[in-house]
Amino acid sequence: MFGWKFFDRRELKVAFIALLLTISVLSIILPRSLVSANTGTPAYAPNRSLSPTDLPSASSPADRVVVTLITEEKLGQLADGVTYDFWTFNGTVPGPMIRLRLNQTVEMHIINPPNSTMTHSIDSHAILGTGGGGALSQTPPGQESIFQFKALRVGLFMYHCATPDIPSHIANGMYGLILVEPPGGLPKLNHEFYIAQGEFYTTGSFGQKGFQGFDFQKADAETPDYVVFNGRVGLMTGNRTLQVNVGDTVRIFFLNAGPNLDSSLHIIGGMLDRVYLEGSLLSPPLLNVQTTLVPAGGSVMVEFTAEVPGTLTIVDHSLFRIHHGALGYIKVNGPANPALFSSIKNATITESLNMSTTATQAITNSSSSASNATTVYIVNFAYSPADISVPVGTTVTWVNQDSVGHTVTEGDPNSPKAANLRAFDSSEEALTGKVALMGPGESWSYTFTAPGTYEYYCIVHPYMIGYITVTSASGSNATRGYGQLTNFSITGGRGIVAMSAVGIVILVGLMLVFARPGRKESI
Ligand SMILES: [Cu+2]
Repeated sequence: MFGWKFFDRRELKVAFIALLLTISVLSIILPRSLVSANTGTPAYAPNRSLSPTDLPSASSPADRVVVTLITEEKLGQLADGVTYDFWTFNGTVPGPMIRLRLNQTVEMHIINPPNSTMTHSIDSHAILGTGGGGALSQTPPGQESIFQFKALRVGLFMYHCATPDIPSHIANGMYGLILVEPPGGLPKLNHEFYIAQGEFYTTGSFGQKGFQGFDFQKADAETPDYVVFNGRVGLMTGNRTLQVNVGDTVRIFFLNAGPNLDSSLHIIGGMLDRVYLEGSLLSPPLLNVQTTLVPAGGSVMVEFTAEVPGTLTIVDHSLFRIHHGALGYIKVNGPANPALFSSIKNATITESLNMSTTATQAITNSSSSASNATTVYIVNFAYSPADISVPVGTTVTWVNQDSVGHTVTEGDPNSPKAANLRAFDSSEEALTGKVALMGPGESWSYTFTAPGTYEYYCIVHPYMIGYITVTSASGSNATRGYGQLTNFSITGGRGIVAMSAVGIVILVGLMLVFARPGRKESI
């Protein structure tokens, strides 16, 4: 009441307009900042899987080493079109392999970023000491713990988070391997791969698209939806298949992180020449083993020589787990060797018996609705999904989520077609004589009018390969990519739309306020 006397009506009106202007501008601008603040992550889910080839070479024999593990909670892909909030060491599943030598002292740093939702820690089976380090390393968000231990035993050992509820932290991806080599190191082989089997328990069933939460009841009942290698369905299939040559020696460091199931590690078409049972590297290996049992919380080191060209299939021989994602391939490249392996007489096969379709097919089948539009994302130098089937007439849109340019170019990169013979080509090389790249964030679409299977690749990264199968039958299945992902990533989307609407309404109101004096003057 007191204050009103200091303003005449004209000043009040100006103040009122200024207030409305401020609110309207804020309510239009603010939602944009909410989008970036809420998601914190890009509108797509990066691949959190550690590549099986991503492992350190033998460590130096220095007495003391420093290891830093950052306990990051991160959105990532559990399968094509399926996203999950992983809890990780250093942002990947599994966490990095820590490669030590006997009697080294390790200064272990556990850093828990401020944006974590909970405390994390480490317990390693390599560590002799209370809780394997668990008690010394409990680290709340925004803090760091440092402790030291001495690597007193040679072997291949699991590490995992040891913060209650411990099995939940393991089930969300917090595990990896510590290799303690003998003082002279392990003999050098041609290839080393680092593979961790783990279960995921999701709110939706296997293959259900979109964001999936952690289902504690399923975990407690030991009924996983996903049993996968390195935290993702299809990590070692398609264009991610591991590659070796005939005659190469191969070593696999294998962790069964569980947390619940034992693994019956088997390589279809191959042989485990040497099995260092349960990660015991000083015991003599078992020779010529078909399948080795790896307990939850255990490991094994296997070695073999690739003898016969072809494809080796890595499975848990509890084979229905193929349907839950436990499937990987090693391609053995080399000229055919009929003396070792060849057909003498083929039976006539009338039905399609493609083993490789198991896991991916289950996913494809789960999205039953037909669609006339579908999206393929380009993420981490790969088309995702890399292999889709769509009915004729479908418009496929490729969205480049990478930080570099790519193309979508029909053909086989090993024998590329002339530009004017390609069925489709985002680079438009045939028109311009130059290769135009789809830049980061850009997209490109093509409508498929002729049935058939089309292979395509990226001109500048020819190891990126994708397939589109266009079916003539209407109503056939279409893989829907990340269609539902946007529902998740823009959290509070309705609120944002509502706030923007409020801003627009107020702006319109303002225009009316300004318009009225104008009308008066015109009279
Ligand atoms: Cu944890």
